[in-house]
Amino acid sequence: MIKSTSLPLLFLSLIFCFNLSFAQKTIQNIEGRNTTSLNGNWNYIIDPYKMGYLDYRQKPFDESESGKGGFYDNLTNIPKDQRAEYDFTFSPTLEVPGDWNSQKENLSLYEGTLWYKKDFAVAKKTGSRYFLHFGAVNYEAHVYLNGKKLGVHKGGFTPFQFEVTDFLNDGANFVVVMADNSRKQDEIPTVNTDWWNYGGITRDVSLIETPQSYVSDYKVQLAKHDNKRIAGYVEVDGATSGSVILEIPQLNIKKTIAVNESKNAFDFPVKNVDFWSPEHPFLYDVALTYNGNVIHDKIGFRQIETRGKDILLNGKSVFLKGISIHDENPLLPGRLRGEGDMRMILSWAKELGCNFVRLAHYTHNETMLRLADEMGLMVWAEVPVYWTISWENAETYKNAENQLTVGIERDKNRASIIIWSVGNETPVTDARNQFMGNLVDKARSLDDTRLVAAALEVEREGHTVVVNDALGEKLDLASFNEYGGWYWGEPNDLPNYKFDIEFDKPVVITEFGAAALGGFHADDDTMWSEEYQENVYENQLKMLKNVEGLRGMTPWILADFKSPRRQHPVYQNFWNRKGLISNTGQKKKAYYVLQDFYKNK
Ligand code: GCB
Repeated sequence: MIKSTSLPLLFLSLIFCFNLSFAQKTIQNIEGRNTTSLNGNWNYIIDPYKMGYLDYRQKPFDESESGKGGFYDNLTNIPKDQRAEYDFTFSPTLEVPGDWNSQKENLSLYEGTLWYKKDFAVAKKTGSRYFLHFGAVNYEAHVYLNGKKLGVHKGGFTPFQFEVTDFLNDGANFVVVMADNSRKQDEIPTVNTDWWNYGGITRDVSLIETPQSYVSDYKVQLAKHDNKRIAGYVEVDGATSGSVILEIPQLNIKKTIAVNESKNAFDFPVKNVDFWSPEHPFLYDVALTYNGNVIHDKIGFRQIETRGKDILLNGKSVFLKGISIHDENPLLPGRLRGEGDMRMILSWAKELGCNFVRLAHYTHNETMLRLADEMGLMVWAEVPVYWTISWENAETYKNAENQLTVGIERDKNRASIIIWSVGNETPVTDARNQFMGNLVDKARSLDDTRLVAAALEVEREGHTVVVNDALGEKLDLASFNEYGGWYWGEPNDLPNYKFDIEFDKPVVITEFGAAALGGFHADDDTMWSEEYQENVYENQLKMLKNVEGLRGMTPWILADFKSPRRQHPVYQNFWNRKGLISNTGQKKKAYYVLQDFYKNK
């Protein structure tokens, strides 16, 4: 029975819990803000039984009347007559950003709950607002500041933030995060993936300081199908009056946009734009000023469209010379931790001759997209709607839609992104068609200036590869994975295959490939040898000549990557070996086949 005195408290805590499940819309362009980095060493406690979160009756401490009792209290220097069964101060540390698996031997296969704690000092300014921003935490994060719960976030690859103005101390502060990377059927992604379930605070953490009213979001892009107009919107948090000045000095643009509502649209003519392209990745300085507070960004302007079986970049037909990439540094191995790691991976793609990368299978780091802008690589961005999702579960859909939305919101100003992908290799059923069809509609409603696609699967009838997934009707590309020479068919027989593609759309082969252990040489009939992989690539490229309307490809994959599904003790040892570059950075023979093809394309 509930005691009457606890009813108001219960009510309050219900409201609080409800609020907790939603992190706020994230601020656009963190780099351009006044930030304090909270990266570095964080103390951690491994907590497989969640004893820092649940009492012995399995009730969360943070939902109790006192709200206390969990590790987020961060007790330390405890009087000698009191007991606490943890102490962050004497606990070891992990580097943030960085997954935990690659940092400690005993965490390499860990899936579960781990607590992080960081102390930091702030000279708090009256009149300023403060936000605690996370680039990504895999998978579920419970965030506490100075012992108070800020909220919960789900989704391992999307940024999130909480306003902390009222919780922040002038002086000493501590932030505690409970990260849980347990896999669950109803989540996005689901329990089964072909990549490592890296846990922890994998991307940057920052404290952002803003004025009371500030430009929180904006989109500045060329208008749809119109190279002579710039269109978009600007949002100001904390005010519905005044105006934002938008300046692009190199284009002689200075516009005043009145602020009346949450989203203030604009659309104006522009002349002599130097268009962004892989050969000429030109970025303009863009400045947005509200009340004297200015945000700078670097934005490229380009047009991407399809016409029949053609993809047009700035009105000209383009072939997407691509490669697939995971957010992983094979040399660590672990998640990419900083700009250096990311630049290395994208330089490998450039050296291969690419003008395009598929950032599979989830939202990659924002820095990766900024580098792609700068280095001249077009990008396919994706959400982890991968394999067997719980298609009928409304909450699962909401989660997928949220991840798609946040990815689009974060990266809508990046010229490099030309395609939003709503998923990969999903089994065709009515429920799946509905689920993914809704994601396509959502992507289009959020951004009508890019293409929308998905990596579909193929069927085979004799020597015909058939592409007829009904979802293709709703997409801008006929894009699909096909593993001729590896999961089906003999490499030398591939040139005898024909393609029957139901859609009159540009064809992009989003995956093909074969595995090889770097440095293992044999004849080209021997699986796992570099020669076998080379032969698959040679014959794939011959076969793909038969594909009418082929406008691009992203073979699988740039570098070997870790996967729990890859068990062979001699050739794999938890590595997916389909990389063109090995986990020691060595180029395999097939690398040169693709490089040569791209050189002559
Ligand atoms: C696929 C998946 C990719 C896998 C790859 C493989 O079709 O899309 O995530 O890693 O095949 O190696 O089997």
